Amino acid sequence: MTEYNPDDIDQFYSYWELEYGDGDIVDLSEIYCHYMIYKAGLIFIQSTPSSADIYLDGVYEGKTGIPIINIPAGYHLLEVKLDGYSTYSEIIDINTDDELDRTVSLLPLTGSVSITSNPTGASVSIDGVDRGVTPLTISGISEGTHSLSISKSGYEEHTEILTVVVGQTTEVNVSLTVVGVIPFPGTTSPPLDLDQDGLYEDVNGDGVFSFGDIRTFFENYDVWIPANEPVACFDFDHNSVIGFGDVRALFLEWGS
Ligand SMILES: [Ca+2]
Ligand SMILES: [Ca+2]
Ligand SMILES: [Ca+2]
Repeated sequence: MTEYNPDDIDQFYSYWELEYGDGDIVDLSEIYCHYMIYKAGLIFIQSTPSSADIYLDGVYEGKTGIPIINIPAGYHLLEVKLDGYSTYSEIIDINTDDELDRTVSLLPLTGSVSITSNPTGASVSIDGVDRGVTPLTISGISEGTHSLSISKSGYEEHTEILTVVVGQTTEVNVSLTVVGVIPFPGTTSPPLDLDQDGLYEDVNGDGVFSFGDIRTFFENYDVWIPANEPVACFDFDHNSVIGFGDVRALFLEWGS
């Protein structure tokens, strides 16, 4: 910071040119006006990020990066605020002729999110920006709500509103639904893969694997399943087609 004698207006002019440039100084009377105001007290706050709001004693005074002049001598509450960042605050002591300089780093208000999915390897995007594949932990997300999308080929896209809390990790655990798995004839719920091996043994979707699932499967394996369901979800004998071998494999899985 440049030293100058507050009683010497020529020094003040040089100081002003050095600190702020001479583009704003139009004539000597304006210099004198700045000089007199300067003598009443001045603060110059810079911030990272820039253009934050400065409040003195709760009153908005302007943006950071621009000097605030004509501040009465005495103690004042200085606050620097920017949306999404922590507020900087300080009690400052302005005496007549004082200049107070501060460079303030505002800390972003962020939290983390930890995302898992079944199956893993699903693509995650937050507010439309790709962030990687599951399982995934992302830090530095601004507080508040965000739109979360989890997608994987062959599965229905999962979307939800994500709420991020400062300093905390929000957990998201998603079971993705295979595209096209629909309820069998005579049932109301889509089939479920209870042991998460990619094969949907709970054929009637009632949440348990029982003989009723084998019966429903048997009644539909020849015509309805090939025409309506993804083959891979019911290919219990792993030969890439639906046939009686799948009924047999499902029966043996039930009995095991
Ligand atoms: Ca299964
Ligand atoms: Ca069942
Ligand atoms: Ca098969």
